[in-house]
Amino acid sequence: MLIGMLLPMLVAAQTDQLWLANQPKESGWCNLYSDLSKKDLTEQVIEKELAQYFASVNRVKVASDKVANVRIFIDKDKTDHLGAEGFKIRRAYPIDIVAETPAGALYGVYAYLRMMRLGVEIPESLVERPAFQVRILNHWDNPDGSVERGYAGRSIWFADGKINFRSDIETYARANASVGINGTVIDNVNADPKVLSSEMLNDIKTVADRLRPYNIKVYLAVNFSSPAALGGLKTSDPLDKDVIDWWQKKVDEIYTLIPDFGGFLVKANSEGLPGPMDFGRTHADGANMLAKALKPHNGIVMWRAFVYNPQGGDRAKQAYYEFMPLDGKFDDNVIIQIKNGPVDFQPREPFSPLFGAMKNTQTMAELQITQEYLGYSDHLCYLGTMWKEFMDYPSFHDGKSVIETTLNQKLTAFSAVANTGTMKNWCGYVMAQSNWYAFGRLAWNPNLSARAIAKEWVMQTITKDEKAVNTICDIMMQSREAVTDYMTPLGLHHLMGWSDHWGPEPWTDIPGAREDWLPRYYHKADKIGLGFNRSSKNGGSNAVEQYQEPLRTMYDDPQLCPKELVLWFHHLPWDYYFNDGKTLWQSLNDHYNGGVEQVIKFQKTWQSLKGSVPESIFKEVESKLQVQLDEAQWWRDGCMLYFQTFSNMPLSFTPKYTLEQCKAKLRTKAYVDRQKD
Ligand code: BDP
Repeated sequence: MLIGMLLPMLVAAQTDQLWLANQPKESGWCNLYSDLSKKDLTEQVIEKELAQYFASVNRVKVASDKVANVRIFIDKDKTDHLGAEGFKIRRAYPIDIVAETPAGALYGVYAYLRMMRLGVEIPESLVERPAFQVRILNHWDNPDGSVERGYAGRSIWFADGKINFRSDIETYARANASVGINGTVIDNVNADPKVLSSEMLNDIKTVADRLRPYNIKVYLAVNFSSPAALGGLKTSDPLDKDVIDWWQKKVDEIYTLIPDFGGFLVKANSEGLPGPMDFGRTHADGANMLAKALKPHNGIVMWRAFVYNPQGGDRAKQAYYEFMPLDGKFDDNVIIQIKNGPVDFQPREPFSPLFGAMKNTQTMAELQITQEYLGYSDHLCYLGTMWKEFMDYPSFHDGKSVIETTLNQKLTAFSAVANTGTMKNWCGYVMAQSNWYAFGRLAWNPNLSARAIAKEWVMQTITKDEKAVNTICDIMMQSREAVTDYMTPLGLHHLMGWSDHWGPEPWTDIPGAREDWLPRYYHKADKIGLGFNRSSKNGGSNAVEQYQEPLRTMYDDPQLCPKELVLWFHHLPWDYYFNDGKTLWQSLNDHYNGGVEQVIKFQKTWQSLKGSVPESIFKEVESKLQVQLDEAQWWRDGCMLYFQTFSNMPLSFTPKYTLEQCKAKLRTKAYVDRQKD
């Protein structure tokens, strides 16, 4: 068979189909061998996918001598130990895709079709099993149809207090299955107790039914005070017998409707949400109570470590303080969901010190696909590089990388906050689709490189022209660093607007607001210098002590600390000299202006692609880059002019805006409207 023989160079721009628009067509036929009943829904999806590719697909019960181009075997009795979701592809004539379950075969078929689309030669023998058992999207969608931190329209699941999913939800399911995502939490972690009402659950069943054929399980984020708020009980104390009974009955009700329901995601005692600590209990008491109700049904609890309810002190240290004493106290169907960094999805953070530290507790990472702190769906910011930086970082716990500390557990999982919405193209920007794709691919195989994933995505979504593919990948690979440079270089963080997290607002002062919601809490600019002293010296918060040696010593010393994190851990004088011979002030100038220069370069490079990418995508990226450039300049000028009021040192670039204009920009109508989109 000729591989990739019918691949057009320029792919059609149907971005509403995500990375699945450009199906090649093969003239051969395919046999699907299975002893399962024809009614198996996943097998029906497999047939449908194959039928789009092959001229004909035959469903056969036993191997016949009639040879097809591709044969799919679903055989429970195979001895390859492929597991519930693994598959094997053998290149011979014909090509065989072997799995023990329909789900495994589904992933095998998607892998095969991807290779066909990419024009990759099928390896002689390829065995794949997913790295994580649970590969899951967290939607921050509210029953009223709004999306917390959503920049692509309204909710794809809810409207007006009810389930109302996108009519093309199959595209969502296909896209997820094609990269191996097998779970979805459809509602916001700031959970509305209403999601557990019987009426809502009946409707959520319809979502589960639509996703099940694609091997995607539904999970719910739940509000810890549901027994009181929804059930009318006097308390939601996790050790109260009536409360335990209430959850038990609720869980049983869910499983009657949705037999393969995945479980709960819980944000408790964080940012004002209720939790077990309201009743003098611990996170473990709360999580285990729910876990016991779910256990007989094989459900799990993902309990979040994003606890943010500071009593003063350094917010970056809180999760570690709250969770370390509970190490070993969680049931085996509980997993602690930890954000990649210790604060909150910033353009760059060190990894959360909880990874690897809890030796007897199952942990999982939570990433953020939606660009809450990264320019919304307006800035080109490929996150594959950021996630790999986090995942591959040595934790110095038992010689493991950060992500390896979450493997080799009885239960393993990997999650990210989704960037979907009702906009036709799902993500509000074609380039933002790449981050959804990258998350799925990394959840399946954390060893893939950021560039390899970018390349796959570009070739399936934008173009197969080799030069153009490389050019676009170059832009993507540099994009996150550019954003970090013009927003928060050198370990700065949380300089964004105090509630919308959008533009630069290092100056913001909201009378009555909590100090740790204000940017100045994080940057601590003063006459002397800039940065948060988290070292063990000079009155620092000593957050460094939460890291394993040699990281502790390294982060504790500004000369040893990686420069890109230095202001995370240190408050340095404006004229502080780094090893590279530059002062802090000069370095800030160079990074802030360098980020802007990089966007200008992206624009020039993008212009060179005219004609080699579909016109609609060309125009979309062209106009978004213009917005990005303007906002990059705004960020650079706002931050540097503000810092200058403390440093009194000269800028080494010519700003586009004055400080007053930067402040005013936040309130101009065009900007406010964009932010609402
Ligand atoms: C922050 C968001 C906030 C979320 C919170 C969380 O600003 O909207 O509710 O994280 O993860 O990033 O719970």
